[in-house]
Amino acid sequence: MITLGEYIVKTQSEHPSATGELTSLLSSIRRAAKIVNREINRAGLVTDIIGGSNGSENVQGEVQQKLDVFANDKFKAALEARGEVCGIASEEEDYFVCFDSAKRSDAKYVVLMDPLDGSSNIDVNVSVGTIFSIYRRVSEPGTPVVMEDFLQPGVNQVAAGYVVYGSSTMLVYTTGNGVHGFTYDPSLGSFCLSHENIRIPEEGKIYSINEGNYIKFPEGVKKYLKYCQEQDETTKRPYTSRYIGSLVSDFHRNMLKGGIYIYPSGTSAPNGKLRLLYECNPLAFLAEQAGGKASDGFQRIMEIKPTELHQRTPYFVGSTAMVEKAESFMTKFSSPA
Ligand code: P6P
Repeated sequence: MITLGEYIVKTQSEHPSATGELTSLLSSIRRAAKIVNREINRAGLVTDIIGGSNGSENVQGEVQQKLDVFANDKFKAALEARGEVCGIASEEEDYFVCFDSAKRSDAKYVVLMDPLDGSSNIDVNVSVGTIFSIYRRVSEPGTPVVMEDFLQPGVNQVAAGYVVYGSSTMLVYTTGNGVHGFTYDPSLGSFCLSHENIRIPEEGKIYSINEGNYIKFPEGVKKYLKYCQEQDETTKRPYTSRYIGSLVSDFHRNMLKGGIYIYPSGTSAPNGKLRLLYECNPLAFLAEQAGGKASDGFQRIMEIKPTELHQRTPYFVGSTAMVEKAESFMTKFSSPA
């Protein structure tokens, strides 16, 4: 049994260039995840304090669940408490947040996060997740962070990961050397290595999409869904439809079993629903590190040059063969925006 902390130190020692700052940063994320995990597990018991909505809306116009705000505050505080992070951007923050540490020349990282994705599922006891993405700052060390520090393409990520608060709580991350999963053991209060070097199956038989939006889908998506539902012995179709409505949970299942998750553009959401910077890019980094693929239906997600902090993008992510098949239908039946 090896804990997350021990594993980070062990693998860091294999990279002499690593200075330990990323190690400390990942440890702060681990700490916040334990605190959020505890409150999620209590949500049903203390709805007046933790569960339900707090009545306010975030920049997306989405009603904020109390736990959204709680999670945002805990991750922000944990990241600010260590000296490696200059600032953060979050789904729950209208603008990026500059930390005092930005005035220190050795604070070299920025973190972008969705502190509690799928939080509307909490009241009905469906799993939710935290997603994080880590970059080196591009602005002058020792100065306040600027928007360019956050508007970097996904290929610049130095680390990314998620926490899935499900039947068990897992933290899954990559620093560019494979994807590794750790399961939380409440009796120890530690995340323990349970899934070393996760590889997403090249082919999968599961597709995840909200078919309630079918009428708004691009023609290429409609044709791909028809393909998934056809009878074909050789490719073991029809595939299985699985949609939890919680991105991290759908993504995590597909990572382990193979599959594709699609949130396409639609007439009411011309760029889809998911955010490029703190949902699509970190999961794309993980998918690619595990041998999978992530695109907007036409181009690699991690090569998109961001222009806005909360910009959205259509999203196709999962088993490489499935994503490429979906892209072939997108190319054949609809042109890029
Ligand atoms: P819809 C949750 O709000 C979320 O961002 C993802 O976790 C989830 O996959 C998606 O939205 C669900 O959206 O439109 O299908 O309800």
